[in-house]
Amino acid sequence: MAVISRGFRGRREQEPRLPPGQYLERGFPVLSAGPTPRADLASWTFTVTAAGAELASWTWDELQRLPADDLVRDIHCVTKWTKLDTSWRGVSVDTLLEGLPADEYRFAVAHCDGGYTTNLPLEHLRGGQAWVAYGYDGGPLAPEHGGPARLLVPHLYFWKSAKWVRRLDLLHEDQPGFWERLGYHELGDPWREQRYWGD
Ligand SMILES: Nc1nc2c(c(=O)[nH]1)N[C@H]1C(S)=C(S)[C@@H](COP(=O)(O)O)O[C@H]1N2
Ligand SMILES: [Mo]
Repeated sequence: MAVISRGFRGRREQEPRLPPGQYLERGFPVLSAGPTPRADLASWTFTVTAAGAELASWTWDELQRLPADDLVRDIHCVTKWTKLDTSWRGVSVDTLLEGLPADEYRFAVAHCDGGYTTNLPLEHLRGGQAWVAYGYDGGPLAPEHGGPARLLVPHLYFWKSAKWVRRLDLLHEDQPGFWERLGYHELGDPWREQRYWGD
């Protein structure tokens, strides 16, 4: 017995990469609740609102000129696949909220082309935890994966990473999004296996 546990010790001392109940996926599944919208970049904008009132807005070109991060993260879907080491390029939500009165708000809802929404506590979008991502694997983000731009919140289940995101609405009160209204967890931390209400 001692020999076996010594043999496995090296692996056990590493950070675990697979949250409870997840399996490793090598492909990149597409999960969309509707058809893939096609955006016209000439008229595309990303807007931050507070309770619906505009605080700031960027055109596609303006977004490209903001400082961007390149990051490699594991992503975890509530349907139980985990994909390791996905590489992204995008603008952090911290950068987008700079100079805006975001401290006054505790929650946010992401709004997308096609009508999808998802809600998050604002503290989970700040502090280097979330991006508006437009690059994947060295190229532009493919439309089926949320291009031209999607929210990327890799530390939460992937339904929080809203594809085709166009607006982030800051709120005082939490407001459930598309899947959250249908019974998915309001936070969705894969390491605590928060899949559904009450998890
Ligand atoms: N706008 C929009 N964003 C969305 C979804 C969606 O249906 N519409 N599905 C969510 C879910 S459930 C998952 S798992 C991921 C899937 O992203 P992918 O298709 O790039 O794998 O997108 C999330 N973001
Ligand atoms: Mo999902």
